[in-house]
Amino acid sequence: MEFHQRILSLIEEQESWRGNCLNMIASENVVSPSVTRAVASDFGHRYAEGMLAGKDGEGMQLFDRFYQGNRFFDKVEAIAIRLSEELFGAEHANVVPISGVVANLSAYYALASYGDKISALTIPAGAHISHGKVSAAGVMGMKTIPYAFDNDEMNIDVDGSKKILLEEKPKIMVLGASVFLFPHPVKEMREIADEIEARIVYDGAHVLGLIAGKRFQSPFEEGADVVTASTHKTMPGPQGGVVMCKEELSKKIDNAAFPGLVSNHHLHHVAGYAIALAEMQKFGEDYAGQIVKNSKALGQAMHESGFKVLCENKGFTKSHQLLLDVSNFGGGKEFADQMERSNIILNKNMLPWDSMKDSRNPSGIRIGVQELTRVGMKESEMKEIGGLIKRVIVDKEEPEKVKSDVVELRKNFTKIHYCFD
Ligand code: DSN
Repeated sequence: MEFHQRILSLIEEQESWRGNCLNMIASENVVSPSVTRAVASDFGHRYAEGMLAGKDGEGMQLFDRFYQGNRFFDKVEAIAIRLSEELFGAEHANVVPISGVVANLSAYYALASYGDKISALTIPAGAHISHGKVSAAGVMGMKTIPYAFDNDEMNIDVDGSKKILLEEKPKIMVLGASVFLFPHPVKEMREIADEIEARIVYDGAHVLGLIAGKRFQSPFEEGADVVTASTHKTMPGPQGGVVMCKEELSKKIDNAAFPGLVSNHHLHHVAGYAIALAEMQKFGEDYAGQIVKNSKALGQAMHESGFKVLCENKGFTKSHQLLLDVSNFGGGKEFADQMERSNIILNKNMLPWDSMKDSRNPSGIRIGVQELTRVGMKESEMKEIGGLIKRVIVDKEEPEKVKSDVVELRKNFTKIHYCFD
């Protein structure tokens, strides 16, 4: 078979397979037909390098481009910026970053100098890699100062962290995470940041759709200086990034994004993101509300099935995520492999007490329910899914046998909800 035919056939196989799976990776989602249209549009192979150039009388962004041909894209990007500012209460938004890491790097580049200190969670406690030396913080030569973490609360220990922060005085304090069950103490950390003259960068990648739907904290209202995110986790846009900030930082942030870190941004992604923002403006509250109901319902079902779901005493979660300690079932790797054999897709994850050397087979499993919610599942399906997982892991039924029931359940949930199409 020719390579091009092979690729087309692999796309078919992927879509047919994942369309028959329960997709529960906490950082993924499905996009609406309108977003798919945007991503496959002519914008996907055009250039729009240029500067932001003030706003018109109606508050729409104007651009000073280096390339001709952008009369329609200028309007698209202006809408993406306008909706980002409105939905997240941002004084300024920039949609140039092509990923969450680039959004974080833009913030670091704008606010710190090579070699400065940055504070964040550790990766086992839930940090994204870009908060640490293996990724964006390391590219900036920054030393990461870890916060004290409360394993029972699954959150930052403010008092313990305060002592560390007053001593270390990082230039940037990163809040937000990739394991993100509960809102972070932004208000309390703001007070510390003011004392040490640090900037707060809130990485909202995982919870952006929940913030849009007003079902999570509002980071700017609570004191963040900058909010960064990817656009494709709970926010159901195409893969991409966004960085938002207080007006006083806008020039530095814009300059860091372009020409600092990106030459041409991905215009088709900006168009898709703008559509996803419009979807969240109209349907976001229902969508985010159902996500949180679903994650709590699945947590309860799995707890009743004998799994160690973290934070039972706190209702398991206030986000799209659940975290399970599966060390008594052989660890996260075996668990995730068995699930994949039954068409349930989730990922192994470190828990705060794991060490980095456990990363190949950590103690935990992370589950996200945002994609299942987007295809219309509710609390009763969460209960059913808890039962399917139990049959494989606790009852030790053959995963392939459970798979046929997974496929049967999935058949009734093929339409994408909370969108205009
Ligand atoms: N690695 C992703 C996650 O799963 O959280 C974030 O980029």
